[in-house]
Amino acid sequence: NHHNSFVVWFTGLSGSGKSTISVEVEKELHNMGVRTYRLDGDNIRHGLNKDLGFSPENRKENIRRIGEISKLMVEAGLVTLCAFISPYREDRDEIRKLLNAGEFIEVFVDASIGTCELRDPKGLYKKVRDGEIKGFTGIDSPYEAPVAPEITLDTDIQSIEESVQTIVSYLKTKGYL
Ligand code: GGZ
Repeated sequence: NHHNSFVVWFTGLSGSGKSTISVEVEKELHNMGVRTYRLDGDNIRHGLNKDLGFSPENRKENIRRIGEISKLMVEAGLVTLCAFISPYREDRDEIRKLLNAGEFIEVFVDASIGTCELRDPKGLYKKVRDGEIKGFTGIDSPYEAPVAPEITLDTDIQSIEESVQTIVSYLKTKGYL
């Protein structure tokens, strides 16, 4: 039951589908007997990183710490799934450098801001439009799309199931699983 350990790093706007897809990928991996750990805002921003907000500096530090945790997880032998906006290209590239070659699989969860705003699962875009939140990614805070991600998902048109299959197929084809 020994398998490679690596990081699947989901990046994209709030509401693009990062968390949902990572949860479903994790279920598929569990069905295959793969040991995983999933990191997202719920277990990181409420705990380890509860001292951090959403300024550019704080986002950078958020992602830096998560990168270090990911490295530990990989050393512990886990397939690590990370779902964070991670808006800055440079910060994501730092994590790629921190890990060994091939251990960082960047998944660009692409969705138009219009689609994300329509989904608005937590009502945050409405709050932004009502002026209750400032510095929101994709509205008045930048999002830098990956230049050469391993995988791009277009969730404007792809279903969750299709996105999950795209990732699992990639992992199998490239010999990760
Ligand atoms: C973006 C924000 C903001 C601002 C609160 N900008 O849809 P969500 O709610 O669950 O995901 C978003 C989450 C982003 O946290 P990350 O740790 O992934 O961000 S980063 O990688 O940029 O550090 C959103 C909520 O927090 N949220 N305020 N201003 N998203």
